[in-house]
Amino acid sequence: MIIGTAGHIDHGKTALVRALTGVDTDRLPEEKRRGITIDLGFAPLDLPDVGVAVVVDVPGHEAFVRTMLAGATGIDLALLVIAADEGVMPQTREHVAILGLLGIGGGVVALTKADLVEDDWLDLVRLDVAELLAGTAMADAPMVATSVVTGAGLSELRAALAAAAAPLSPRQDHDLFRMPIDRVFTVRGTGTVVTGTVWSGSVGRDEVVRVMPDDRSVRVRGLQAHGAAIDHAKPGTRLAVALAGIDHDALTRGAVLVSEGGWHPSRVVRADVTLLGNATAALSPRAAVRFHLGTTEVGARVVTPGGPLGPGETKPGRLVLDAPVVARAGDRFVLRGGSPMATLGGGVVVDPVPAHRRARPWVAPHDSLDARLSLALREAGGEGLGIADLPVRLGASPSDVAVCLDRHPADMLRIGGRIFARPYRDELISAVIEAVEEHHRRNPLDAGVLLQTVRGRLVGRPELLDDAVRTAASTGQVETIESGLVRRAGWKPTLSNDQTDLKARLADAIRTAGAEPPSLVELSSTHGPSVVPIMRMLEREGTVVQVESDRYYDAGALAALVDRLRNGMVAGREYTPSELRDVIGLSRKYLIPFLEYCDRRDITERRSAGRVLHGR
Ligand SMILES: Nc1nc2c(ncn2[C@@H]2O[C@H](COP(=O)(O)OP(=O)(O)OP(=O)(O)O)[C@@H](O)[C@H]2O)c(=O)[nH]1
Ligand SMILES: [Mg+2]
Repeated sequence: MIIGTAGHIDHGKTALVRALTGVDTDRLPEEKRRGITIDLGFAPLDLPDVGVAVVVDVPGHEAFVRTMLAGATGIDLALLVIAADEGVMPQTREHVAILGLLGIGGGVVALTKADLVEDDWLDLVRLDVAELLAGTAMADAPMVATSVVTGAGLSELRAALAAAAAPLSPRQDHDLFRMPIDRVFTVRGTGTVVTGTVWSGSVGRDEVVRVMPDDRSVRVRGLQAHGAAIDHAKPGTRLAVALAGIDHDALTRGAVLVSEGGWHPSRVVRADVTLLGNATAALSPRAAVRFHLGTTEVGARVVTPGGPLGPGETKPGRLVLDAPVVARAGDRFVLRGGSPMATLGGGVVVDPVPAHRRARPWVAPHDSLDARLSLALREAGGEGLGIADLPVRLGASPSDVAVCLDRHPADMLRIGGRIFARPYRDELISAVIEAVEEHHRRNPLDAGVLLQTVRGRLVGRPELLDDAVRTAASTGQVETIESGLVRRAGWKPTLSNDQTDLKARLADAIRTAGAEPPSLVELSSTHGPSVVPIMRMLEREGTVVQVESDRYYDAGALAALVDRLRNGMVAGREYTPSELRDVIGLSRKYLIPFLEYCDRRDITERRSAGRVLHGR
């Protein structure tokens, strides 16, 4: 259980945490000197019947709201601190807005410094606070007047926190591990240590995790919670992680530890974006804002369809980020900007790694997993979706994703580790048949079309295209034949009478030419343009053999040449081309292509000084 303080500067957050826990969270010399909180502080708090919670003490200074954000992210409950003598102040409002944007479900209000005010003043402050919180998740939060000077209200506050914490259900630990890093330091003898709150999943000692957004693997050397070494950490734990294989300089607040696989840094995320009602101007894509997610902060622009986002409005939009960020669907974020810097709004991530940069049909974060999956699948088209990526893409646990996938056998197709929209695959099948038919129309003498050519006409991953061809074949619409050709089932090239004549003449011409047959160009100039497909046909029938791209040999003549070569060469001896010319008596123009053919067929083998018979 993580409890986060919130509230205006000097309202007594740190003093209250110390009174409750005995821990002074203002550790830095500068904090001591200035009497304000600058960085996050953490203290264990024993709650009756609940157990030990961790209190995150945040700074109230307006210059450190980004630090407050890094502390408030991932908390379960808020401890909103408002000094009774000053009442609601600017950062009281800003922190309350931030808690709302982060979706923090509830908490307790402490009206501190109660020793400084009269009771009727305190009643007025209560009314102000109630007005501030009306309509927020903290509208019903109990308000407890406290004083660290007299000790008044402290046990009541502890009880109120315990009562607020009791109904919260523990976070699901069968989920992907993620921990935004809020501190990095080195410990002598241990090396690099990072701390953070485990958002989801669990992690164990000696496991390998990934550091994002750098996307590199590191090993967990050790884990500590509440100052004691542990083997395994559950979600919601304040955790210190010792990492092997990474220098502390390579890490800062804002980096994230995640489980291996499924997480991808992205510079564009789709989200439902809200501009706060008290914003002074609409938010246009030209406005540079700061995007805060987890402990990460990057520059961003917000693009919403139909013009800028007006105060109080929520719209689907795209966030274009200055640096890659690792997000998950359902993540809450906050936007700050303007001058002076203020909290402008925030929202919920809908798709952390959109397939398209452009606006597309929308699913809301609260839409069902099925709806989100089918949209993602439709958008993914021929690329499909990696199953391992879905828990992050869709913001659901791996087991919920698995159950969802099993519900949709009719509209999705699973090939290896990916899923594809079945209607898209069915369109591909039609495209395969169309490509084959068109090839037959244009090339009636061809036995079929090369599989590669068909693939080149379609858009999608190779495994999907192969599946489309296989399915078209299994339903008997097309068939694949040897040498990588696809044809309409039962297709036979048909020859006209003239073409039958031509075929006989060509076979004859090649046979009579023997060891030095004419090229295709020469044949075409005497016999016309149909020579090429008919030669291919003769080749398929075994009458001729292609020796170079432009020349076919009579199969018998070629076999005789090969025999002559084999018989004329002494095994193991290397022959130069001119020696081989003497062996088989071909002119140079025919000799070299013929020898290269022999090399390809493993009849001969080329060495630096010449050729030898292969394998001798
Ligand atoms: N009289 C009185 N003074 C208090 C009480 N609580 C805090 N203070 C004083 O108020 C001042 C500010 O207290 P902090 O706890 O540092 O305030 P904070 O909210 O942590 O301030 P930041 O972290 O800088 O935002 C200190 O001088 C405290 O001694 C209280 O209950 N009664
Ligand atoms: Mg403080």
